[in-house]
Amino acid sequence: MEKTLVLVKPDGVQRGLIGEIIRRLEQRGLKLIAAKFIWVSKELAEKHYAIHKDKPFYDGLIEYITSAPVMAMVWSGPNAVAAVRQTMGATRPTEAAPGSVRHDFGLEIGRNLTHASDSVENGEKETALWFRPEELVEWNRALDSWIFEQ
Ligand code: IDP
Ligand code: MG
Repeated sequence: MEKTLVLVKPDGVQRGLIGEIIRRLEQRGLKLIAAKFIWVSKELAEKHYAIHKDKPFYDGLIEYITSAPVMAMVWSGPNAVAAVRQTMGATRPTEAAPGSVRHDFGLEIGRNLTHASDSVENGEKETALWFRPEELVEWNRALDSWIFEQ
């Protein structure tokens, strides 16, 4: 089953949006398979955002993601990567679709509340970066066959 890493970033945590974001993902039918509440180290932040190292916003991004605790989670399901990106909305809140998290709660790109893996490959890579294999909980949900076609 496809996996995707979701972070409720420090602004989402500070604004009390962990529950709201989990609620939306649960409501969508996605399945939670790992979660932890952590203060991200500079080392992990730099690994996670290595692709943005040369961007002008990089230093601010590392400062932002390490400024307070985050809620890190892995969600699974068919098309989990695309579904979660859609639920979160476009990177820039003013371009995010109405009804998405970033539209409904955000204004600025540098305070856009969440992270979600952007490809199936990165869903796997980011899950492995943030969680040890034994932290992933594969479980049968009674409702699975009413939400997942296969
Ligand atoms: P994503 O989070 O939607 O995948 P990316 O382009 O991968 O967006 O950028 C990673 C994060 O970097 C964004 O979520 C946002 O927090 C931050 N970011 C991206 N572009 C800018 C910018 O122009 N200014 C400030 N922060 C930015
Ligand atoms: Mg990204």
